[in-house]
Amino acid sequence: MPADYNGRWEMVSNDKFEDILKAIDIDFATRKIASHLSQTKEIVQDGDKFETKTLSTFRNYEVNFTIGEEFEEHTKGLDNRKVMTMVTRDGDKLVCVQKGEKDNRGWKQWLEGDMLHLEIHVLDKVCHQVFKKSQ
Ligand code: ECB
Repeated sequence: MPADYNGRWEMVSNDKFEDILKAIDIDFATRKIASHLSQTKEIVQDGDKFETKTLSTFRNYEVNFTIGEEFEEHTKGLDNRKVMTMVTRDGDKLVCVQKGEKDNRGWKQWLEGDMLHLEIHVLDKVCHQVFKKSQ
């Protein structure tokens, strides 16, 4: 039985997020707003298919994917780039590679008890977010 990511997850920590924002060229004013946001993740998972929403009072971001299927992702409202994205599994971990202008871009997501961990990386920067299950 693979990890079940379904549910609503509330951010409890967001370590080094501003490093990621700088690495993808987000301007100062936007960084100041974005780095203080509490994010909520809503995930609907059906087998290998994921519908995800990352919500905040400032902007929301939606991305849907199927494990093992590469697609063009438009990071609309984030850095507005186009990347070729693929998510695979490494055990219970989800591993995302986003090929594009920025090297070494992607994320890893996994569960520890009722906590969801998300590590976002770009270039040599790594951000670690933790969310607690709320529904
Ligand atoms: C959407 C909430 C944050 C809004 C910040 C607004 C502007 C900042 C510009 C760029 C931010 C860079 C990354 C945003 C961080 C999280 C959003 C989505 C990360 C993601 O793709 O998560 C996956 C894995 O959980 C969704 O499937």
